[in-house]
Amino acid sequence: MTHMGTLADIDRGPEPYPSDSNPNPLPEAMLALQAHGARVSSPMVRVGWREGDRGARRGEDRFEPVSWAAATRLVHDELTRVSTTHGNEAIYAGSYGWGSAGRFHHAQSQLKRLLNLYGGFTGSKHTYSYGAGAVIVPHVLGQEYGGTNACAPAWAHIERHTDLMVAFGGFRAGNTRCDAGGVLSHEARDALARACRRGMTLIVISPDAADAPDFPNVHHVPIRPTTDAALLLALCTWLIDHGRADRAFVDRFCVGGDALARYLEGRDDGVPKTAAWAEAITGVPRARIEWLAERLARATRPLVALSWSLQRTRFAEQPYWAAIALASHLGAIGVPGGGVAFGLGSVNSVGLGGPAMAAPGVPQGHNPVTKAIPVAALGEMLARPGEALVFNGETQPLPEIKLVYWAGGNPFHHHQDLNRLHRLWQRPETVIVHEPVWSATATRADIVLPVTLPSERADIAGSSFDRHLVYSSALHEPRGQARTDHAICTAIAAHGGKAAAFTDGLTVEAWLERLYGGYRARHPELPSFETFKAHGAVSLTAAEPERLTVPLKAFIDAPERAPLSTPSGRIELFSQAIEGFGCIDCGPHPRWQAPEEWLGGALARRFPLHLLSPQPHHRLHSQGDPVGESAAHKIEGREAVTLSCHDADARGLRPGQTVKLFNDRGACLAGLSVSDTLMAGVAVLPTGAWLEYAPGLFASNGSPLECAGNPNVLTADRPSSTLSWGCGANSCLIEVVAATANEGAARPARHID
Ligand SMILES: Nc1nc2c(c(=O)[nH]1)N[C@H]1C(S)=C(S)[C@@H](COP(=O)(O)OP(=O)(O)OC[C@H]3O[C@@H](n4cnc5c(=O)[nH]c(N)nc54)[C@H](O)[C@@H]3O)O[C@H]1N2
Ligand SMILES: Nc1nc2c(c(=O)[nH]1)N[C@H]1C(S)=C(S)[C@@H](COP(=O)(O)OP(=O)(O)OC[C@H]3O[C@@H](n4cnc5c(=O)[nH]c(N)nc54)[C@H](O)[C@@H]3O)O[C@H]1N2
Ligand SMILES: [Mo]
Repeated sequence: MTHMGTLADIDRGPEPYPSDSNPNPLPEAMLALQAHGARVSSPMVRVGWREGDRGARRGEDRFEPVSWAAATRLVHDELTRVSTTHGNEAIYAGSYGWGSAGRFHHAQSQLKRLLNLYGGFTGSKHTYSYGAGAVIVPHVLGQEYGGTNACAPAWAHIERHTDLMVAFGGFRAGNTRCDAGGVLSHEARDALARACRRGMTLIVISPDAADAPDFPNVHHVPIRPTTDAALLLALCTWLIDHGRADRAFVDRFCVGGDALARYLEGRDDGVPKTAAWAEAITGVPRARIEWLAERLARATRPLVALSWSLQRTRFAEQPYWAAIALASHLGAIGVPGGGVAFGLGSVNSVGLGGPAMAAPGVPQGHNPVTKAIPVAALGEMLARPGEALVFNGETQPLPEIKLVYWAGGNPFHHHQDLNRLHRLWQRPETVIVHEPVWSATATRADIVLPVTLPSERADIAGSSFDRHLVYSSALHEPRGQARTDHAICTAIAAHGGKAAAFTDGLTVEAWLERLYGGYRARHPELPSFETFKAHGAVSLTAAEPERLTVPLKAFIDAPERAPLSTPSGRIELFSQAIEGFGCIDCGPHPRWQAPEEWLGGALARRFPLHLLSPQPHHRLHSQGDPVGESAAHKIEGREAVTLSCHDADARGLRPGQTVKLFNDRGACLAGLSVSDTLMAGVAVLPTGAWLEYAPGLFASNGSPLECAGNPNVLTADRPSSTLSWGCGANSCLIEVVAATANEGAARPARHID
């Protein structure tokens, strides 16, 4: 069955879905961006590159407009030159990013389809969102639970069955506004509210009490960032020591229970992993840990939920693995609403449970280059060409990249240690970027091709984990000379006589109909393309709770008949495979390992604040930074950093003041916001402010001073581990001081329309 929604009068702009109780203001801001001065007006070429400087002045140079014919010819010639001279492996087009919600105008798919006609490219795998999780979970639970949305009970089951949810990282307000592909109906927050009102106890464990929603039956326990694995392990120890662990479950469904118990008892290192031990690491009082353990032991349907943010840290595999160990010791896995959940509340679609409006996207063709780096190893790839990269047990030489091609992402927003990336970015011979705006990546390119915004083109949009599909019409003509990524790629392919091969001879409208046909093939009840277009949206009917899948239930019901796809067929609390890899930074069972940067380490004496850089409430990553709600929440045009009242007072800092955040990697300015919910010792600067260096001002390490409030000049380009190479952004220590008058005068120019 389908439900046909109307998107109201589309000419008035993006309207919320009629049944959406938590509509999202972000699309409104995208309309403001349409006319903004930051739009790229025509194809551009960097002057120094044209004169043959290769990369030397990249990021500090002037651009000159060129015609579309000249720009696309240059791109065609460069692709041909680099692939002929150096081989296609020398072209990096992992092109990670969240540009464009549309299914057809998905920039990355268009680019990859084009490059495969030129003989392929070095790609990337995994995500910044869930890099460590995607590698560790398959080792422990099997491949089928490794997807970002695969490992959580359905909200409908939580609402009915869960009596205690312990949520590490909690529920950051605003995060469920988003999903890859777009969100039509924002359901997660309502489901959580209903569960709490029904009587479920929710205990949020997080450095910020604001991560605990304002619903009944909610408690908050502050914890030092990056120490959750220690708390989770101490909870396991308590259950074992108090005879409350479900030994039968561990024996029947897990391997490695004894090895883990040996570690927890401290038989080898002499350190029992008790509540007192965890107190010293996490800052959570021992009595509180015991209270938590007791509550978990008493619960009839406990759920241990972890946000994705926990695995965007150093040694990020450990809390996920330890959570699976805890849920196993509670014997709560494979039952509705119980066990573990990863990413509930991180995006809207986790926990929706199906049915899902999924269908094939734009076909990308075949890439003969099989090499693909883990996506957050971008800096590593540029820094160490030809050297070995060990990833998830496999060793491969890093390619030597001559040409970087990006469409639909902003590495000078998403990568860590951007001052380092800025230096490494001088190495490729050519950088080509498709962008609607002068992003920090576009300003560091050699050829910049202006792209339409979603409001300037028709598309179909929807998350492949959700029930809805939208037909979004163009609201206005493309700004300036902007073209779609598809039109740009078609024009490039035409220089090599491959336009028809690229377009398959189809118009955009015919492509939309073809993609929609993919949905109808999977969901025959969907109406015709014409009807879909006329109504603006279609939805699959939500499944009855009884028909929703319960993760791991098939295995728990019949472990011999339906074993997991792990080497043992069972839940691996000890992994011989990982032991065999011999990584120094990820052992064979979950464990606590102190990271280089955390509040309990030696570096905290010099840099006593732990910086968290979560998702921005008021925009999607860096998109729309200078407009709408994002602009309205700036302080003097800069991103706001939040400190606890205690830390602000101790430094004599006042709200609204311009402050400087720094460590050994760099420094940035931000406006100060003071909070009474944030724990002392923690600073919060959301990601996404458009990176901008203040001319003539420098951090103490000599790198340029960033003046818009971009946290990634402070974060370390240090992976979660050499097992997963996930993004480790949340393991970062800093200090904060008042900005000097000189520094305070440095305003981010790109925010001035
Ligand atoms: N410190 C820190 N860093 C982080 C994170 C963190 O928690 N802390 N989170 C990480 C995570 S989870 C993620 S997912 C990444 C996100 O990082 P990105 O996905 O790279 O960030 P966006 O700002 O969404 O970048 C999308 C870019 O595409 C452009 N764009 C929009 N539409 C189109 C289009 O149709 N065509 C083209 N060609 N371009 C378009 C936009 O202008 C924008 O510059 O950031 C990561 N970085
Ligand atoms: N509005 C909006 N929503 C978004 C996005 C956006 O850009 N804007 N981006 C989307 C994307 S791409 C992703 S991947 C998801 C990410 O979703 P998440 O990774 O879940 O979100 P974050 O915002 O990074 O962090 C959530 C909370 O985790 C807590 N936290 C951080 N470190 C620790 C820790 O070590 N221990 C504990 N216990 N808690 C910690 C912080 O207090 C923070 O408020 O968000 C999505 N949602
Ligand atoms: Mo993400």
